[in-house]
Order: sequence, then C-alpha cells, then structure tokens
Amino acid sequence: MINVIGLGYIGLPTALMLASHGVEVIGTDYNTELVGKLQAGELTFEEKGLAELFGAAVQKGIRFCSEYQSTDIYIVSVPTPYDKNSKKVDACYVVAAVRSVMEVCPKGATVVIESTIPPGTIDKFIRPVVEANGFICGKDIHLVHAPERIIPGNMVYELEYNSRTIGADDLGIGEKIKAVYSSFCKGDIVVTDIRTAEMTKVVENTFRDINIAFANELAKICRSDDMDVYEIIRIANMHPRVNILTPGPGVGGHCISVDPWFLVGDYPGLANIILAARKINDGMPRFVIHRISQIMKETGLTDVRRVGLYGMTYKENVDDVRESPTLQMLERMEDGLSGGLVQVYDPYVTRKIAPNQHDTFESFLESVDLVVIMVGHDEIKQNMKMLSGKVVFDTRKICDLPGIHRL
Ligand code: SAJ
Repeated sequence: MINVIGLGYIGLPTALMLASHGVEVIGTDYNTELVGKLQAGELTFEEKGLAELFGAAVQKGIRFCSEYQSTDIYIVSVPTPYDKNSKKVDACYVVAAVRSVMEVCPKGATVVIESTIPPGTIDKFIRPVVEANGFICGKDIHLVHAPERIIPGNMVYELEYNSRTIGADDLGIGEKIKAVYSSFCKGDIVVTDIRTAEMTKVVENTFRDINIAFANELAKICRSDDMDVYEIIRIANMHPRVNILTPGPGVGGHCISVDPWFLVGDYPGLANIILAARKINDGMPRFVIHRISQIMKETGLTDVRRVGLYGMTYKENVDDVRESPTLQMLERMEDGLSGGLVQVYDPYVTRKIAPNQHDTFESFLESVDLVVIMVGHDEIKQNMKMLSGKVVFDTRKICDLPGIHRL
C-alpha cells in the first residue's frame, strides 16, 4: 500500500494515477474539508482528464483520510515555498510531513519526496528528522526524491508520458520505486543520486524562467524602439537552433516563479543570470501597468474604472491563481491606476478575490472600454468577436483584431 501525503495539485493526480493502475493507495491530507470533499466524490480543482481519472481510481478502491498510515511506501507532495527575505527554501511542510510519517511507519519503509526541493534539502532537513526518531537512514528508513514534472493544464497526459527522475541513496531502492512509477509512467525513468535529482528539478524550472525572461526583455527592447517583437521572434525561431518563448504579462504559478529563488538564495554571487531573469519576470506586471497608462493616453481614455483585466489565473485554462501576474498587478497598481478601481473577470475564478470582480463575461464587457487580456483562456479565444468596439490590449498575442495593442 502507498500512502500519498498531501492531496494538492500534484499529490492528488499522482494518487489517482497510481490507484487507477491497480496500486493500493490511501491519500492523506491534514485539510479535513478537502478530504471530506474527496470522500464525497467531489474534485477539489479543475484539470483536463482529472474527473475521469478520479472515477477510475474510486472504482479501484482509493481511500482518502486525514491520518497518516502505517505502510512501507510514502509519497510526500506538500508545498515548498521560499522565504521571501532569505530566498531559501522553507522546508517546514516537508519536515512536518516526514515527522508525522516517522511516528507511524515501520522499519524498512521508503519515503519518497515529490515536492520540489533545492540540492541538499534532504541532507539538511529530512535526514535529521529521520535520525531524531531513532532510525538510521539507508537501513531503517530509505529516502528517495522523485520530483514531479507535470504541467498544469496537461497534468494527466504528462503524468503518463513524461520521463522522470528518481534520486536514491541506494540503487536497489531507486529501482524499487522506479517499478512503482512504472505502473503508470510510460516515459523513461532515470535513477540517480538524491542531490542530482534535487538539482535537476530546480534547474529545469530555472531554465524555463530564464528563457521566458529573455522573451520578456526582447518585448521591452522592441517596445522602446518601435519594433514588432512577435514578428522578430517568429522569424528568429525559423533558425534551426533558436527557440524563443512568448513574452507575457509575467510569470506566475507556484513553480517557475519560485524555484529559481532557491538557487539565488543558496548560491548568492553565483546565480547571476538566474537572479536577473527573476527580476525581469517579476517586473512584467509593472510594465503592463505602464503600457495601460500609455494606451489610455493614446486612445483618449481617462476613466480607470472602465479598464478591465481579463483573466486572474497564472495561465490559460487552469483555475490556479497563485502568484498570478494579474494579482501581482492589482497589488502594485497605485494612485491614478488603482487596483481597487479596475474591473476584473476570470471564468475559472468564482471565489471573490478582487473588489470589482464580475461573474460573467457579458457583465465584465458592459463595464469596460479597455480590455486587457492577461490570460489566453479558451473562452476569450472563442469569443473574440465580443471584443469589437473595445480598445484591446493583448498581453498574450491571442487576438488579431485590427488596432490591437500589444506589450
Ligand atoms: N509563460 C510565459 N511565456 C511562455 C511560457 C510561459 O509568459 O512562453 C508564463 C505562463 O503564462 C505562466 C508561467 O510562465 O505564468 C509558467 O507557466 P508554464 O506553463 O511555463 O509552467 P508551469 O509553472 O505551469 O509548470 C512548470 C513546468 N516546468 C517546465 O516546463 C520546466 C512543469 O513541467 C513543472 O512540473 C511545473 O513547473 C512544476 O510543478 O514545477
């Protein structure tokens, strides 16, 4: 039996995937409300293909509860935020989870950490917890790091088809855990040591952050000298070894906007490009605010209450608003362009998080003259015609209406 600890964006799909492939799974989360929902057959977030997977897992007998189980394999998927001052990982949730596991697990158990952690985290924070409970790592308890790699919006597919990394002290244990993931994973599964696995995961997300920052910096350069960044990227990408990403209003989510900070925090003075990229991406919401002011001037709009931000999630077709560029913007808007005045709408966000938040696209459109497309949800892509007559500022390059304003 496998006890999956933490039933959030990663833990839940992983638990469901294992269970639907015949592995006996109990999912544990300290949030009793969340557990109650899952027990009642209700999904806790939206994701393509997740409902079907849920059905299959329930049929195969997956269980959910708030108690840690006594078993021989644990998969820990809890958040790993960073400390906003030191920029280092805040391992408190992983440490708390492993501490609770130690209270119930038998000798010989394997604890797999899926949460993203920078190199050295298991050595520094997790081994001491194991040893403080009288266990010897590698003998009584085996530690493994199997970082997740799935992208929100395509999680179910990527769980099955992405390759994975498994870091273990002992190759035999690594192979045992590889067999567990092979129950559903059709990608290559590489077994390596723990520090390499820790570093690899952080490096992957840092690579993407740097590449997005490059695209964003190009957008600013091109704006400053009246060049079309999208056309330039399109042509440059025809070179066989060039693949520039797409500029946008900033980088959100709980992965790419967080993980590079771990390297900045742990390797100050060495992580220079990484730090510069973080600053560029974090500066994009402010650049969007600046562009809104410019566009208002150009088009003669003066009433900030008639400016509307379309999309509050961190990217298209997901319901996750963590670190989203829209929320970052709302916090940063001051004085003339107050975040308390602008209109906001997102079809995926029903919880009220902004003052002038609309429930429908129609009511949002009625209240605005300038639509700022912050997220390229399918809803707006399929209803572009409804924007006619509005001034449109498209930060995602999804709209081709005449007179469109871009980054
Ligand atoms: N973005 C751009 N321009 C682009 C691509 C993305 O502005 O060309 C923005 C998005 O709008 C979003 C942010 O970047 O705000 C991040 O989105 P994303 O789709 O690039 O990635 P995430 O955060 O959803 O998922 C990433 C993935 N990592 C990599 O692609 C290296 C995923 O595979 C990881 O599993 C996930 O982080 C994670 O959990 O670590």
